[in-house]
Amino acid sequence: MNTEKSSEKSTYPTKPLTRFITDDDNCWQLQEYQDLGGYDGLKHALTLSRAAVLDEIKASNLRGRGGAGFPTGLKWSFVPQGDDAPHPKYLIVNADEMEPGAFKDRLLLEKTPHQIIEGLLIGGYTLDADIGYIFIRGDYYSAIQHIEIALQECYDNKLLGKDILGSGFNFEIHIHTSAGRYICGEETALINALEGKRAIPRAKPPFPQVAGLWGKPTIVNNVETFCNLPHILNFGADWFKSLGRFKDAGTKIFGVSGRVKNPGLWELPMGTPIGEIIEHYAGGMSDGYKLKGYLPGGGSTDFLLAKHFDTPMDYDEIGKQRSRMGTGTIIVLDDKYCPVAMVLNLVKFFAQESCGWCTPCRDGLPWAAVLLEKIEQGKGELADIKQLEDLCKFAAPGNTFCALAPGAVEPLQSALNYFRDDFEQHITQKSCPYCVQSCEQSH
Ligand code: L3W
Repeated sequence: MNTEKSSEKSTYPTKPLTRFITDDDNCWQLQEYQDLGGYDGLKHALTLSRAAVLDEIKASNLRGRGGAGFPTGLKWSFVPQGDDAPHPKYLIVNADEMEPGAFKDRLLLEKTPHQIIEGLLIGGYTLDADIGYIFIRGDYYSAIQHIEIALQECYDNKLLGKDILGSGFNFEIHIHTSAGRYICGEETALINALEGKRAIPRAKPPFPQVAGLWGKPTIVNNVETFCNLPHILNFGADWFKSLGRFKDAGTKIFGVSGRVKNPGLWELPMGTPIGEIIEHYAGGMSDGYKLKGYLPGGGSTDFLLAKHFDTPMDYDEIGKQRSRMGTGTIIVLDDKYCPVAMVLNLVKFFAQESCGWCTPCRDGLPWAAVLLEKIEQGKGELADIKQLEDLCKFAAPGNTFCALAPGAVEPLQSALNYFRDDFEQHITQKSCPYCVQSCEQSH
């Protein structure tokens, strides 16, 4: 993590999510977290009514950080409240980070598990929920170890269990390690997996907020979304909104991978221009390489180009450029790497991760992989490009059961748009222009 040192301790921070991440190897533990003001947000929330906390979260304009950007306060407002509301109510942290190119949640899970637990506790109090689950990617071993210890520290210090901090609020948290399917990033597939069923998305409505885990009201939010809550409670919705440089509120953990000088993660204001992240924070392209394009928010977003560098990393602004901010983790494509090979790699991943429920995903993605492989090996025909375009339309939103297939074809459809010459050259010269030798030997 490339963090710039921040001098603030308890006054208004400009990098709230990473303010608990210090050079101290033990910064993930309870004492260190509390020394820096950890659990102050929860303590403040417990002095307010549940409705007042929800109003503050709504007023903050926090949007979901997992990729969809749905307003968090609005989502929470759908959970039934009052004496007649069904119980138990559940909160789930989606920590099953498997989006290609995304590694932002891992940082928060490993380095600041108490921040996630505090966010979960604030959510539990606000929604009068009973049980929280941290649904975590199974191969995040060190994060799992830290969270297990952090949870025990909370039970030992009256931060979890009965009568939390003497407030009368009861809440328990369990950790569930995922069996390893990308589809579990989709909230209803995740809920099915947690219930011990096959991880296939459910039809919506009903949305989980009303009928989720075991049919009870359930909120699923991303790790980073939960991490914002202690700070919103501590410093207020107006402060949170003031952090953004464009329309969206708060900060975001942005990342860059690929052939740049300084790949990594940075907490920056929402609305930071794409070019600033790639050129300034990631240090620009490595010597000898030029930027060809980039996926702005992980492997399921549409390519953008250098001409889009002025676009703010803001959900709606990236949408206007016909891509998505997604997870905010940028994957850079350089001029020496074959775009067909890159898209093939992504499509193969998504095809393997399809749950198989609907036809565009189950049959469309593997067929797209076959066609791309054929082209990449210099065996393609121009008609294959037309078929790939048709497959992208076949997997468009509205034609599929969930967002997996539409996301999977985003890099493909935009590569066909921006890098069409590369696809055609593979076909006309019957080999990959990026390979020194023939494709079959070198790929
Ligand atoms: C009530 C409505 N609630 C939407 C809620 C819904 C959910 C949230 C987002 O996919 C994206 C996907 C990936 N009434 C509602 C409503 N909600 N309409 O809002 O829902 P939705 O359907 O927009 O998105 P989704 O199906 O949850 C998530 C993208 O994220 N992504 C992938 C991330 C991968 C991971 C992972 O690996 N763990 O998170 C990256 O960009 O492509 O577009 O809570 O209930 N009318």
